This record gives sequence, C-alpha cells and structure tokens, in this order.
Amino acid sequence: MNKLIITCAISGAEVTKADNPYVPYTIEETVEEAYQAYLAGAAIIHLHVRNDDGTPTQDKKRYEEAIMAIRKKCPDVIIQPSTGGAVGMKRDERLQPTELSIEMATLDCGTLNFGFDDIFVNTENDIKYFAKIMNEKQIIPELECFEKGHIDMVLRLYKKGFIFDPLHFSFVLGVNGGMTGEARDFHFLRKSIPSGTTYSVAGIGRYEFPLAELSIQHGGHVRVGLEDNIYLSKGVLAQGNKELVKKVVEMAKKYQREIATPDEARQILNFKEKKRDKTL
Ligand code: KMH
Ligand code: ZN
Repeated sequence: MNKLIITCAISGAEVTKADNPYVPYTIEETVEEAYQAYLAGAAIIHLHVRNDDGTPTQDKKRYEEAIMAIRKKCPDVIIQPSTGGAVGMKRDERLQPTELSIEMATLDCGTLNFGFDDIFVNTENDIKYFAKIMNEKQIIPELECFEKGHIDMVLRLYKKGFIFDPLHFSFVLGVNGGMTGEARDFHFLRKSIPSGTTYSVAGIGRYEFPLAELSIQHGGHVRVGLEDNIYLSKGVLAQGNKELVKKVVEMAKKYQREIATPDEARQILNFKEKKRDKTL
C-alpha cells in the first residue's frame, strides 16, 4: 500500500490549556509542538496561531513568525496554515496566511453548525473566493469536508472550473453539527470522491483513533492533533501532540503502512508543479 501521510493539527482555535496544558499559545510553544510532532512522524503541520493569551488570530505577522521559526527547526516539513481560523472571522481576515509564501492551506468547503449558537460560515461564494486566491498563488488546498454535501460542493465547483487539481480531501468528522465519524460515514465519504484523488481523515474527540485505523486500512491518510482530540486514550490526556502522532505510527505498523516523509508526501499529493518555498 502507499505510504501514510500523517498531518498533525497541533492547536486549532478552540481548545485551551484548561482542556490540555500542552495546547500551544506562544511562538515557542507552537514551534516545539510542531517540531516534536514532526520528529514523531508528521509530514504536515496543520497550523493555527494564537496570541500569547491563547486567543485565536489569523494575523499575518504572527503566522510569519511561527512559520519561519518552524522552518528553522524542520525545514522540510509541510506547513498547512488554516484559512478557517475561528468561528466569526471574516473572509479577508481568514485569508491572511495566504499572503505568505506557503505550499498548502485549508479550504473549508461548506457551512455547518459548530456547537451551541456557533455557525462556521463557508458560503459558495466564500469557497470560490478562497479557491481563486489559492489557485493564483499556487497554494494547494486541503479540501476540508465536514459532511457529504461539502464533497458535492467541491465536485460541482471542480466541474465548473473554480477548484483545480490536485484534489486532496480532508474528511473532518464528529464536529457537533457536522457528520458523525462512524465507520459507515467514513466508507460513504471515501466512496464519494473520484478514484485517484487522495484523502485524509480527521476524527474529532473519540472518533480520532477509530477513524485513523480505518483510513490506514483503506489507503487513506490521517490527521491527529490536539485541535481534534486531547486524549491519548479514554480519560488520559495526551502529553503533547507527539503522543497522538506516535500512536498512529504504531497503528500503521500493524497494517504494514510505512510513514511518508514530507518529500514523499509532496509526491503522493502531487505537489510537483509547485516549487518548495523555504523562505518567506
Ligand atoms: N476552527 C474552525 C472554526 C480550518 O482550519 O480550516 C475551523 C477550522 C478549519 O479549524
Ligand atoms: Zn483547523
């Protein structure tokens, strides 16, 4: 089987140190969590940044600082900034990281309830706008789909010429308001994307490891990290992102899936046309 790409979502915008003290806020903490996840086997770092007090920000300068510092420690890792940011942020605020020299970024492919009164807004026009900017800047989108309708949106926009190859899907399952992360959901989604396209699965909370295992078994890729899940096992807090990554590495051995290096991940995800940027 193909090699396994592990993405680590080290912080997200919602979890706090009160949930798990390893959630990084400062640049130093962010770099350390990224570096340890990379050493453990992550080829891609899905990156949100925070202010020192833990509040989420999409500030370009803050991303620049974090990205440069991560590149210093692990120059080959793929850094995938979020353009989702936090609920309530506006288009151009969210898009700030795309003004930097980056290879990849998230593209959220539909609106959904996001717990309590929150709505994570990604209208069709938002998606077209984000896709256009990423395409112009040759940033490869990680197509985040929280339910089947989001995949349908991608395929429609792909057909109409708003979204381009390479298609790489990320099924983010188990958000309170999105699709659940049961095995049947995973199979439905993986069978709903065109053959030959790649996908990764991110299970929220208790879905993280069962979905990781299913994806490993079926040739998909895996995202784990404190953004999605703070526990190593039931009731046991993960002592950093590295523990979550290591657990996936161990799981992969069971199914003879070797772990992809960042350069192998670039090949698997068809980054070929895009030159690697080491500097900003
Ligand atoms: N924080 C969520 C509202 C992304 O990174 O693109 C959105 C999110 C998705 O995390
Ligand atoms: Zn995110």
